[in-house]
Amino acid sequence: MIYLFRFSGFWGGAISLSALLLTACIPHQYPDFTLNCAQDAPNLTAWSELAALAGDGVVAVSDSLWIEGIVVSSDRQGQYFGELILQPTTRQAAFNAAAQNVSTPSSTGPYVAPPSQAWVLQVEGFSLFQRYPPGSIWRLQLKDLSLEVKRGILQVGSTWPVFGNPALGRLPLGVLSTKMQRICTDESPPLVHTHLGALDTLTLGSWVVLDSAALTPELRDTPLATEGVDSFKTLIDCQERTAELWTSGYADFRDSVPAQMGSMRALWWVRNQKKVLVMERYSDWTQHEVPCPQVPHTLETDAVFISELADPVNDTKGRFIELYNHGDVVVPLRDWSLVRYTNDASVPSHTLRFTTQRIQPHSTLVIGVDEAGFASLYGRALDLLATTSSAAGSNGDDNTVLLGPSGAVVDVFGVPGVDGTGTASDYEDGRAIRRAYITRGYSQYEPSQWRVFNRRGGAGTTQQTHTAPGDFSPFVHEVD
Ligand SMILES: [Ca+2]
Ligand SMILES: [Ca+2]
Repeated sequence: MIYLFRFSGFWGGAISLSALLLTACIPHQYPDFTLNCAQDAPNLTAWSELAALAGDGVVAVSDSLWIEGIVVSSDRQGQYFGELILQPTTRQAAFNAAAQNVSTPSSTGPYVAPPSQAWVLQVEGFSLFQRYPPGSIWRLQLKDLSLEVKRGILQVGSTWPVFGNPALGRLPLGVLSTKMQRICTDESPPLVHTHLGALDTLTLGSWVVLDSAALTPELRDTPLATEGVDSFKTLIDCQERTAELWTSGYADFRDSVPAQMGSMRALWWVRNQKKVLVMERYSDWTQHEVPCPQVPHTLETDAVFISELADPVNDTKGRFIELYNHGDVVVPLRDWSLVRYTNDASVPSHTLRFTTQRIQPHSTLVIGVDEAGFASLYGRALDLLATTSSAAGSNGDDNTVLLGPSGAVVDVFGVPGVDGTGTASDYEDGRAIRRAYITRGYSQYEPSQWRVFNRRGGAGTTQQTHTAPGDFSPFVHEVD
């Protein structure tokens, strides 16, 4: 119920879209256009063939070629100007896929796999959304139109000579209307329910729905857009993942106050060579009644456990301990501690107490002992810097205990009081990694839960030294 309520704006949008599609084939509604609802559609030309035809410049199409798409942009509130962005229809996608499976001369041209099969129509005029509403489906006759591929995106327009060189210009609406045929299927582009951290895995031109998005705190009191200037602003979600939001300097809602934290519907697109989210309407960003679930001050849970201990044979600066959170909620680690029992010590030798660190759901937290050395080895910054006398600086024969905020043992590696050398927990010059079937911490050490590699072997370990960075996996942990 809550889910539906939160997305009432989005479902409302989907319903009105369906209504629109149902009425899409009433001929007198769009008298300017040749409506074509026939089953016998012409063959379509694949994206890769059009890209190869365009080559490195602007090319006028002399043959009768067809392409189909679903409009995913709209200039209703000024976010888009003079352009229609279209996703391929299912039928177009099938032609695109078929062309890619066959090795043709065109696929060996300058165009590698296209980053986006969405394409752009450059059009003269305002209020394009009234003629080409989002969700409407069109077939375009490309004969006598011009093509250009800009940064991997196919653009369709007309040729204008600029200082004697052809350039792609906007098509007059009158010309476009003779080239476009409205198609009457009930297809609509999928709305992809995702989050800010997963956008990079999507095809450009995808419509996305995000559960939570807000401007970063320093931007929250500024207008959503700046008059006359396009702006890029960073969005953050309840799990602290980020992505960029683009707004036009001509958006109707530029003076509006953005949602403090809300759900958003947007197009995953590219502006100024940056991948960005583009909202169509202000109402596509719906304020949450409760900004974000409250993160408690601290939390004790066995969802957090030790997932990897590293003692690279080649570089002591690459030593680290990785924790993993198998739970679905953020765990604030305030007052947790990681305790080292050096060699055969039976009392703690060093206690690393956590303060503001948090560990995101299904994510890791990596603690190391040398900020610069770690970054240059593994190509990424540590989550937390500790001293070499901490558990993260172990030379492989020490024992480690993870304590929750109450002081109770949440997880343990090795046997405090027993020197690890030659035992099941000996990871000298190697590493210990938690087996994938382990999904929580255990207050008793159990050697069978680990795979252990070291310089001497024995006691169920593997005699194999490990070299950083290649033999280690900081920031990544797989569970079954
Ligand atoms: Ca030691
Ligand atoms: Ca790992």
